[in-house]
Amino acid sequence: MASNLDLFGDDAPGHSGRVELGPQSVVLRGYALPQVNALLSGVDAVTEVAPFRHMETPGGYTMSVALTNCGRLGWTSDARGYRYTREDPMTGQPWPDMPAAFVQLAQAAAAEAGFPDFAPDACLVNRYEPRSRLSLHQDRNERDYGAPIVSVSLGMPAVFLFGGDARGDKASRTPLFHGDVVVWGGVDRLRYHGVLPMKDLPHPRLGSRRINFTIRKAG
Ligand code: MD6
Ligand code: FE
Repeated sequence: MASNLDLFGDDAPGHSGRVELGPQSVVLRGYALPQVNALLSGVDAVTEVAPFRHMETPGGYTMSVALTNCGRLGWTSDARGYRYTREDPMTGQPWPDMPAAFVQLAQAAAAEAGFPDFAPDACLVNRYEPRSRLSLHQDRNERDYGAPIVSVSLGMPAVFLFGGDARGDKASRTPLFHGDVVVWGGVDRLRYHGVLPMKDLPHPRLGSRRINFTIRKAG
C-alpha cells in the first residue's frame, strides 16, 4: 500500500500540486521553488542582524529548534512565557524587516489557498538539525485568528504532524520537502501541529539543515 511517507511517490521532492490537510489547510508542493535564491538571501540578511538562538520554554527546557524573527513583531519564548515583542531581546534592537520576497510569496500563497488580502507583520524563522523536533502545539499568541499562517520549508525533509483542536486528537503525518508551502487558517487555525524528530537526510543545497519560516499577522 502506498504510504504518505513514500519519498518516491506522488509526494516526492520537486513535485507540484496540492495536498489538502483540512478544510482550510493546504500544502502547495514546490510552490516556493522559483524563489529559493531570494528566500535564502533573505534568511541570511535576517540572521546577520538577529542570529538564530535556542530559546527556553516556560517549562524550563531548551528548544531543539533554533529560532529568530523578522517583521514588525517577533515571537519569543522564555521562562515568563510566549509572546510577541517589537525588539529582539538578545540585542535590544527592532527585529529586522521582513524581506520583500517573504511578503510576496506569502501573499500569493495565501490567495492561492483562499485567503486574499493577507497583511503579514511577523515571521518566525526556524532552523532544524538532525534530531531537532517541535512538539505538538497550537499557534495562539496572535491577536487575530482570522488571518492565515503561511509556512515555507527549505532544505531537509521533515514529517509534519497535523492534529485536531485538542492535544490528544490523532495527528496525520505529512512529509514536507524543500520548496513546499503550507497555508492554513479559518476553521483549522487553532489545530495542534508539530514536527517529528528530524532524520539526517542532507539536502544538496542546505546540507543537514531544514529552514522553515512561518509568516503571520500577529498584531
Ligand atoms: C515547521 N511549523 O514546519 C513548524 N505553525 O517547522 C509550525 O509550527 C507551523 O508550519 C503554524 C502554521 C504552519 C506551521
Ligand atoms: Fe506552529
